[in-house]
Amino acid sequence: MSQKVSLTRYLVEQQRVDGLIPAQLRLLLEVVARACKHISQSVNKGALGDILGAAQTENVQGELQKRLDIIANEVLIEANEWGGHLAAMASEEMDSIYVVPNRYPQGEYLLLFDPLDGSSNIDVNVSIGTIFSVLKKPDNSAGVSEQDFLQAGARQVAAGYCVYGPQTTLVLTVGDGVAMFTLDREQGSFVLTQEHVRVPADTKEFAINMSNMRHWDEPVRRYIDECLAGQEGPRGKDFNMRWVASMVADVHRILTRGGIFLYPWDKREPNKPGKLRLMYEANPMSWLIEQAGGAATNGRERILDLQPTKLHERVSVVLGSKNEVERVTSYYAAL
Ligand code: P6P
Repeated sequence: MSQKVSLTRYLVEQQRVDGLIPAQLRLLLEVVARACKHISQSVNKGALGDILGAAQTENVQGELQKRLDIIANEVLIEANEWGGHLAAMASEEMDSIYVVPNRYPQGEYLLLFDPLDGSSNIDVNVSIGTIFSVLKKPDNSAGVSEQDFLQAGARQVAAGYCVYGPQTTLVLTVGDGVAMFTLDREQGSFVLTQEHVRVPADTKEFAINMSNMRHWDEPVRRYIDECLAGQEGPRGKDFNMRWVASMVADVHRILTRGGIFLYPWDKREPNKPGKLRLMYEANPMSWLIEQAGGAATNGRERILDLQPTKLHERVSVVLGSKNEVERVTSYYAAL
């Protein structure tokens, strides 16, 4: 039987290969993985753990928080604040950044996360996940502020997610491809189960919330109409549709077998560029997709090139199989 490679061993060996994982970053990634394991245990308890349901509070997005949203946020904060690898953290569930308390040493990394993405699925037992992104604090900044977080996604030094589904799987990139680690519950550790993940350039599967169709702008409407027209239409092939309403689950499927995911701008809230958040949803997912050979744009520009102006800003997202994303982007360019 081939020897199991643990997350720790993978990170150590990757550091030897390409020097992309200095000791402090390796510590950060191992701590995040341990926090995800803890969150997975809470998620798996479901109704047995008295953790389901709403928390009667709202997050910065004005969305009703689930109790597990808050639990997952606290797990990530408590796991990461004392290790000396971070200067500060930012979370979908917190209005402002969380600066590492003075009683702990400060590090050079900034950690951003959506602690439990897809939380509308928690109470109905559908896959959810934790999304994280790692930046380096700008050298020239004394102390740490929200401004330090406002870096383009191309400047991430690590990104990943942990999907809590039939398996608990951690998916990670540090800029040298994408690797997947499945939680071995008997050993209590993440084990390498796939590396050099590749997204096929073509696909027959799209993911979008079709109930918003009447609100989309023309390029998205044209693209989806052509998919729906199938073999008889301009695409000359039939398409399938999936929509889990949990970005982590939809992106995991795309990394595993290809596809295109769209959450575009729509006219329900015309002043909002999209529903998804740039810093801790779109950026980490876009880097993973690009590292696996896919593409990610906001319809017009590469998501990783976008310069953020606000910590919780939103963005339109089109990501996945390269040729499909480029087709959608060409329809925007033709406007
Ligand atoms: P809708 C979950 O709330 C989320 O942020 C993403 O994980 C998911 O892709 C999207 O929103 C689902 O949105 O409007 O279909 O419920």
